[in-house]
Amino acid sequence: MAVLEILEFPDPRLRTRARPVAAVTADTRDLIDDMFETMYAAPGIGLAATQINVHERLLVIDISEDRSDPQVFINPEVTVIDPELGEYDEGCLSVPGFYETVNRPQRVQVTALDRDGKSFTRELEGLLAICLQHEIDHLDGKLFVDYLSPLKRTRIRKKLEKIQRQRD
Ligand code: QAP
Ligand code: CO
Repeated sequence: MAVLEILEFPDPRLRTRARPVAAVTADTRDLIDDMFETMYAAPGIGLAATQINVHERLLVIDISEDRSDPQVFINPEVTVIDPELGEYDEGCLSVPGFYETVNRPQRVQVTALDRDGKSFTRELEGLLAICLQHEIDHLDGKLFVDYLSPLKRTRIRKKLEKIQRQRD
């Protein structure tokens, strides 16, 4: 197992559209384990493969307080079941230190493969539904800052670029 490096905005690799996972193999499960380790170390509640520079449609989530509810979604497909939007103060491991309000549908249905490659369908609501949509956006090369005004997005980009320059 390993803690992997997380790409940070505005890294252009975060704009890559991920391809479907062709088959869920032992390598896929190793990658999933590394993604959980990376997410828990951060610490975060969700991580998409895109964020660790792996461009396959795979994401992990754990919104539990005690980190006891690891959830894996491979090749996820979302359908909105209730178009009512809810606001949530979102953050992102790829945009460290910034939280902004984003509106998204509160109830969705998801069909995906689990870590054994078995298909499942579930209805999600609340933070779990929000987090899943945020992570699927990553797989499509999209970030939560894309929902903000260009002014806010530019401010965040400049602040992060400065921090990255001082660090790297
Ligand atoms: C996505 O984000 C999410 O800025 C997951 O300094 C978050 O795990 C979806 C984190 C909120 C919906 C609502 C962020 C850690 C973690 C930071 C995360 C930071 C350290 C973010
Ligand atoms: Co994110």
